Amino acid sequence: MNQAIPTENDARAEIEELSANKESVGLKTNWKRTELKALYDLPMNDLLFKAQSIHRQHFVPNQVQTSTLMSIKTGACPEDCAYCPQSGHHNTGLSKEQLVALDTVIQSAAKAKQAGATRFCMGAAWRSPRGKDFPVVLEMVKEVKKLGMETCVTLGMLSNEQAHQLKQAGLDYYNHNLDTSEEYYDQIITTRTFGDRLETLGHVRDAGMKVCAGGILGMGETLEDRLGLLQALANLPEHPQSVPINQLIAVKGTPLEDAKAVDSLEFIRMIAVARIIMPESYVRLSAGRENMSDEMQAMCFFAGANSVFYGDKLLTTDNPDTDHDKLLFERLGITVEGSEAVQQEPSGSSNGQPKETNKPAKKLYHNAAVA
Ligand code: SAM
Ligand code: DTB
Ligand code: SF4
Repeated sequence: MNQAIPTENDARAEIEELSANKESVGLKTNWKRTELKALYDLPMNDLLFKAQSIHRQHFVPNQVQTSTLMSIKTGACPEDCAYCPQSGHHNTGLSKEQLVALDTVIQSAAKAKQAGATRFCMGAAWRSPRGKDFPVVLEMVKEVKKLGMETCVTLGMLSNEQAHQLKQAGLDYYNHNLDTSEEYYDQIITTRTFGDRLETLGHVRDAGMKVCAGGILGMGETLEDRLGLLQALANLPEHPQSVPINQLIAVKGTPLEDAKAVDSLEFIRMIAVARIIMPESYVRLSAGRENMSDEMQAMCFFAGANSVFYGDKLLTTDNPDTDHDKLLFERLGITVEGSEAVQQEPSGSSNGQPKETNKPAKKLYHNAAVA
């Protein structure tokens, strides 16, 4: 962090340059590790200022996207992911469940929509979808889509054909995380390779669906590994449209149950670097919010996170309850994407000044005054 401290004029000049070169910044897919490290090592205020400035060129400020998760097939997974409570290799005391019924999914999605979520994300503890289960998942996608929600599934590895079938069913996003750096990957998972993950992401992209790919911090990885994860995501042929950054939930019975928690400032720095290097991607403050203070979450939003999982549960573990999230958004003056109130456009899409638009937006909360 031995750098000359930029003056206010330097910062202004930099923003102007970034605004003028929006395209060239947005499309970069050849990030070097040293470039990421230089960003990461900036003085915190400079890093946050840069991330927030870039954020405002591409996204509506003070707005988050909300997805609700549902586990549609739980536990007994043949994969050995060291972080995962659903792996059949670990004894976490989780009750296993076969694929849930279509009606149950429709009801849960309708409830999530009612609560304010715009995307419904269905997760299955599979290495890959097989046999008679896959056509049922296709039905689930079609039915959730009919409710007027965006759809996302995460089912493990996909063949090219399965990716096309999901696209055909109307799937918007496929979630498939790289989880960590290529170098650290075999310390965390031995039943598949980093290359397998890239292959599935290629099938998803080729089928024309949006890619949701991110990773987990706090699995004993080094800073180099964390930067390696972000580098791998940013250097995919296209930036993933959605980048979930999870903080490990250290579940008892998994090999990572005693993993050391990530330092909050280091986590926030990673969010800021993700925002800077993938300026047009939604960066999701994903698993682990239950263990983050409101202040830390506020810093993550300032650093460029603009998406969360919304709902009391993730797949098998707890998420902050919806009342807490509503209050947090209210205290931060954050609105939820896809709702009804008048919203602002990103400054980069106009003359540099945020401007009013009729984009639908609704607050998830009552408009009570907050002292
Ligand atoms: N089986 C599919 C797969 O692995 O792609 C889909 C479900 S899997 C649970 C989805 C993602 O959840 C994983 O890739 C991982 O990033 C995240 N995840 C799982 N357990 C976690 C934990 N304990 N803490 C944080 N993230 C976790
Ligand atoms: C993602 O990156 N995180 C979500 C979602 N994509 C599928 C899953 C988090 C799971 C946390 C552990 C659990 O609840 O089982
Ligand atoms: Fe199975 Fe996915 Fe969990 Fe790995 S992360 S054990 S593949 S459910």
